[in-house]
Amino acid sequence: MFTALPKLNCDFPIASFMKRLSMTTGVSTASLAKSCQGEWEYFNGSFYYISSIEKTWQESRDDCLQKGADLVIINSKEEQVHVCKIMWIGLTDSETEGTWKWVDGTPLTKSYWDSEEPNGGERENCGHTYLYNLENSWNDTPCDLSYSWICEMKVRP
Ligand SMILES: [Ca+2]
Ligand SMILES: [Ca+2]
Ligand SMILES: [Ca+2]
Repeated sequence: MFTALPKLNCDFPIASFMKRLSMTTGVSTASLAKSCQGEWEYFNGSFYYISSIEKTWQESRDDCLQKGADLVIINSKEEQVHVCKIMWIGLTDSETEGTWKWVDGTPLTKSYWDSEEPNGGERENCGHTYLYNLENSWNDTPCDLSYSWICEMKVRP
């Protein structure tokens, strides 16, 4: 994923890349450098971190928050088709059954549910991507199951 894009890698002389990125995003190179710790990848205004282990939705979210990020919020088709593995995303209807919200509190407007989803009622209150590489890939599932997750750190204002 994101293979056509420059990959952040702390062993690589990234200073010039960071400087360029800082100029286009308006984010200081110091903030950008903080993201350069492991497996963050840059795509279209955000950094993404994909976990190699599996946790519950809340534990996954906590991990993202600790990293100064949050679970991914999918704002565009471009972003959706890049999230093409089974992973928790920042979507839940825990607060009000049937009212799906992103982790930043914004309501779900454009959605990419798989056909028949969401179907879990009160048993399934967390969203994840489910089918590999299909545009409509979301499923609602119980929040206490364990999956990989994807964090997003927005850098473009
Ligand atoms: Ca996003
Ligand atoms: Ca639900
Ligand atoms: Ca479901």
